[in-house]
Amino acid sequence: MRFFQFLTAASLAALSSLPSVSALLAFPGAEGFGRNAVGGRTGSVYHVTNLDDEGTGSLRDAVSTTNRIVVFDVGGTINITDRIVVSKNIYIAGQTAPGDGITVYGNGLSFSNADNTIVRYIRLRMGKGGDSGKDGVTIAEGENMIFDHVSVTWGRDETFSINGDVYNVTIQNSIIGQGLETHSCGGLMQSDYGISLFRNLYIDNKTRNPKVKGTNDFQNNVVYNWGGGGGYIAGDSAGESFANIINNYFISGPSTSVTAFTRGNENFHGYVSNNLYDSDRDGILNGVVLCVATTCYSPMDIVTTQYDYPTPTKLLTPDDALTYVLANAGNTFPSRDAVDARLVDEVKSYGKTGELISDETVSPMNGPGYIAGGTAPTDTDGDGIPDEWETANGLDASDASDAMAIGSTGYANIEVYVNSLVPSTY
Ligand SMILES: *[C@@H]1O[C@H](CO)[C@@H](O)[C@H](O)[C@H]1NC(C)=O
Ligand SMILES: *[C@@H]1O[C@H](CO)[C@@H](O)[C@H](O)[C@H]1NC(C)=O
Ligand SMILES: CC(=O)N[C@H]1CO[C@H](CO)[C@@H](O)[C@@H]1O
Repeated sequence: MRFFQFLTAASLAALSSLPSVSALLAFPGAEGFGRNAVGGRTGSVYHVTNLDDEGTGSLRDAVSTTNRIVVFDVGGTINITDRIVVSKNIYIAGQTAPGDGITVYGNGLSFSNADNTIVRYIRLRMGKGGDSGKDGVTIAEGENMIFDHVSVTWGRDETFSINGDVYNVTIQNSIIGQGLETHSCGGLMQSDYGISLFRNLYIDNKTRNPKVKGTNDFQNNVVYNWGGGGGYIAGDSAGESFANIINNYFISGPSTSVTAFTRGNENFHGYVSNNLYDSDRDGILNGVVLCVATTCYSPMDIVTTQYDYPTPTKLLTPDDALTYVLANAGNTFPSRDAVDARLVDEVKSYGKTGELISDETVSPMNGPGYIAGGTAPTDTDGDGIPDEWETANGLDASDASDAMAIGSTGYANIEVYVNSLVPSTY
């Protein structure tokens, strides 16, 4: 906002139609409660130059200081021992990594108080080497965060857990799967202040796929092979909830022994519409619409008006949501890794395959797999934008200062570059 002080009243009036930085979408295609996360827009570029656990050029160092756009000059697996704690105003642009992208393996990440963080196109795989009793991804406090095309697996407690005074978070186009036994949880989604879950795949978690409490918008998700603990858990304990549950697809798998919705109560106020459930495990996709009654949704207070939350720009049918999720959920750029490919194949068996696991290093998963490193494109001025793109887009490939300059769209030039690498529509 600083630059406004140099403007006259007349030029300010002319500018007033421009969106303010904070009203911009986090990136084109950002949706839901977390859609306005600012990321590192007013900060600086940080290059991850190695796969080290710590030190200069590491991911841990990159996210240790606020207001950074984090780009990757390397691809591969970053093995971590301690948990990574992410600072405020960080944009982790996993889509910039060469090779097969980035997998973070070995322990989890905390986004507690990581306000205004944007995380895209990265795999966050905890595993049994991680801290006992900890989540794959945790958010216990904070506001305005968005996770897009993120693959999260192998939490020792929850896999992706939001629980506390957390405001305005979106998880979209992502995979949350294979919480490790014995807890084996997809995760809590508990906040009174707004969580959007759009077009995600919840898979192979015994329970909490997710467990929802508070203010929640659950649209166009696919939930596969939950175990006896439950699929969508509607509140469970005391406390008021106000949730939309719209156009999702639930599919039973080999581990599934209870119905899609469980543990609701009268304090859970749910607007439910057009959710399909394929419960017969016959290898054929043939879901039927769940009846709008507590017999299909467990004892909840079914309301007749949709809660006015920031909706997806395009609501898909449950069938189209399934098609989209199978093709696009998780880190799909440049391509899925073996772990996600296996999970998606399980869904495509429509009931025949899938398992809950307690150790990701043994069969059938055999660890996080090999992630090729690749070579980063030439970036002469080291500003995070490759020469080729700078030249093609009227920037100066030998002037590092143009990366963080705000362009006519309101985004920093480097944001325009990193967002151009991946689709913005669906
Ligand atoms: C991380 O660990 C995996 C095995 O679990 C190994 O294949 C990979 O090479 C390691 N990555 C680095 C950068 O050491
Ligand atoms: C959350 O988003 C809403 C608008 O969707 C906004 O009114 C509110 O101030 C936000 N809360 C925080 C803590 O950012
Ligand atoms: C491998 C494993 O632990 N599978 C479990 C999946 O969940 C069902 C229902 O809770 C259990 O019966 C299985 O043992």
